[in-house]
Amino acid sequence: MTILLTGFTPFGKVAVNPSQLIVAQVAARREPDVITAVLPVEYAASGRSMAELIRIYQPDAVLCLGVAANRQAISLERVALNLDDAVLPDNAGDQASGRLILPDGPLAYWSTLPLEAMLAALHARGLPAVISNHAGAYVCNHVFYVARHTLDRMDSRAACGFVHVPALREGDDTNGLPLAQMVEAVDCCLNVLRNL
Ligand code: PCA
Repeated sequence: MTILLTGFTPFGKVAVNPSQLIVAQVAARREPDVITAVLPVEYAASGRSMAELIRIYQPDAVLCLGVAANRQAISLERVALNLDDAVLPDNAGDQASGRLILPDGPLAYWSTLPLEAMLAALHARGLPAVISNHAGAYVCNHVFYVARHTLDRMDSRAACGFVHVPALREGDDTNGLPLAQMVEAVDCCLNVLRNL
């Protein structure tokens, strides 16, 4: 089995993106069934990279990670919207307002990750996790939508979805989660995918 695991670079006020650190830790273990990539926080470039990665590696599962600094729990996203819309420009200066990702694409795609099984596995380890109804309309949602669309067009039945992690907890912070817990959470999700 091949699992594609992605994270993102820093953007906006996020100087260190925990999703990038998680992906780096998993990559360092060189597990034969996991392919990792860190995507730019740019609508166009991230979408192109994601589509290319899927076409090249034909993964059996795609787990995309990003940070949502205002969340306190690991958030398993339910839906990807066909919409780019955020006040914050992306790292290429593209500020999207009410723009369709794919003019001919469906309004939304469901996550095809086993959300309930992942939630149960995370809770069984005592990790804070919730199912969230959607991933916003910034670059994370964009990548999620493009990933699902690319697989759909390939008639792939790969499980694919997006998980937002909270801000990185450092020092005396009470906000967010420590990196070790986030890595544990992602490992837990990877194991659920391996057992599909
Ligand atoms: N979070 C942003 C984009 C990159 C990331 O890690 C988002 O939630 O859209």
